[in-house]
Amino acid sequence: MKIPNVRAQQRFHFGTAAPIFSGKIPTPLRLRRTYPTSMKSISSLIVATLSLCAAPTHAADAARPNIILCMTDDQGWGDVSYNGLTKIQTPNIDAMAAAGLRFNRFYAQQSCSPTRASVMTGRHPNRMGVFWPGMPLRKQEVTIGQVAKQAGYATAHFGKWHLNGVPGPGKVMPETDPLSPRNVGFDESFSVTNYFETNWTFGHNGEPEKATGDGSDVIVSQALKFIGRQTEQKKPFLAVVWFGSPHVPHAPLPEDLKAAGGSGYYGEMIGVDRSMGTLRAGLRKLGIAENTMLWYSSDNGGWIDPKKPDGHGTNADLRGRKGDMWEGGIRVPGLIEWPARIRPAVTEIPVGVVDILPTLVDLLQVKFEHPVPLDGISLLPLIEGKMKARSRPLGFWQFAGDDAAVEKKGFDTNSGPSAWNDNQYKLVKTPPMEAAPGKWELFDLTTDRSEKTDIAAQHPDVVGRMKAELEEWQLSVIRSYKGEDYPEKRVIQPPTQPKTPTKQP
Ligand SMILES: [Ca+2]
Repeated sequence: MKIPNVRAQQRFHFGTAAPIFSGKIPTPLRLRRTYPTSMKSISSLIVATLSLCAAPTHAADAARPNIILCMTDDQGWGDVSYNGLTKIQTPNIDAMAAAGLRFNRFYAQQSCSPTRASVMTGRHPNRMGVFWPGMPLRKQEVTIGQVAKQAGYATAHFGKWHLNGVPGPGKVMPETDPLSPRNVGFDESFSVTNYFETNWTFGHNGEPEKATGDGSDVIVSQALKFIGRQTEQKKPFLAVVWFGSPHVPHAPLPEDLKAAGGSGYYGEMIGVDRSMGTLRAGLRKLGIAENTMLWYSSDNGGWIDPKKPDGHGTNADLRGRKGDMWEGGIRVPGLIEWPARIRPAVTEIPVGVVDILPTLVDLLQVKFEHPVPLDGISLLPLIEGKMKARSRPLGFWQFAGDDAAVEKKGFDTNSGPSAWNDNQYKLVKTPPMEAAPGKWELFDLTTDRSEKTDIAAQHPDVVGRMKAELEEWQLSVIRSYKGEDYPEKRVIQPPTQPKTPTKQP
């Protein structure tokens, strides 16, 4: 597959071709997409733009779903009982999995802030310099909050943010912070900069508010208040609910710690599972569960410590851990429950956090003005049962540095390990990077998800094709990093950029 040069393409908008849905959605709301004739061969490309056009007129139409994005912090692929966990049970997440669309190949990025940047933008985090946990989003990016607001949705963020360049324990973000949720597309926030535990002080629209109890329970309770208000006003909403659990430090409620056999990590997972049950029950009580699109995923693979098997989760039989390009670093539990549109199903089609924004753009018919490359695709065809395979691979790439490191060492296709996942194969480039061109390994994920057998030598043609695709994608990412996507053709970085990356956790 060839990655097109976005800059050479003519602008196009979502909103002028064949409907994706049939039957239930009124004609004015049908989703339409078109591509210029010359782009047929690259019809999988999705392009977003930076200046949002006029809002659609169907702001509060009941045919459009409410959207809730739930995400845990450092939960491993094996840390749900539907994926084989036995140390504790996760009955509420399992119920969601049984009722919705379960992705066996759902991909985050390898760590915290990078994944959050991808959720917000539909783009790989290196495009905006969010290389590492604690690094800030760029103000020039369009966020999923802005997309939803453009479509007339009420928007809110709850819990961990980690996109304003502030490391360390979660702190209240003042309204003056240009990268706080309220300043990048969210009407309301009950949020902190990073992780939080029990009995924490959150920032409620910038004002400190002490909350007692388990942090997961607290943010879901706050989210339900917001959801209840929007339901009363008959306004569709986007609620982003980002848990601080089961990330370190571990401080579950005493009863959850006991129920988890003394494991703080799994005690926090019990709190997450309970709060997901509260959320699902709350939606049903409000009568809006049917047309609410509820997403659930983790933000990276489990940290994993072989010396403490109950200490930092499990990635089951997946190789590696948080921070790695191996499946254990990036493949996480992933679900969408949406009773109005989704019948229970399990899929092996690879999808990821980069797909969330393109899916919402497609769903909400949001139009943009200035094209930028997106790394995700709309999942509506998959939801409708029309997608048999992913149309373009997922790229992964970890650069362990910041802007100063880029200045010093440069930033090119050899800057850090990378991976290219298509429907069958995964090409991984591992260190050493600078001294050599890196080591290329190829795995067939359909038969070897544990990445045990490198088959690069047996498939030089596949390696050659995927290597070319990966490097072309990386060059596109580098152009984005330099600011070439933006109307200003340069980066206007807010003064919150940390001098050095924070420690990985
Ligand atoms: Ca994390």
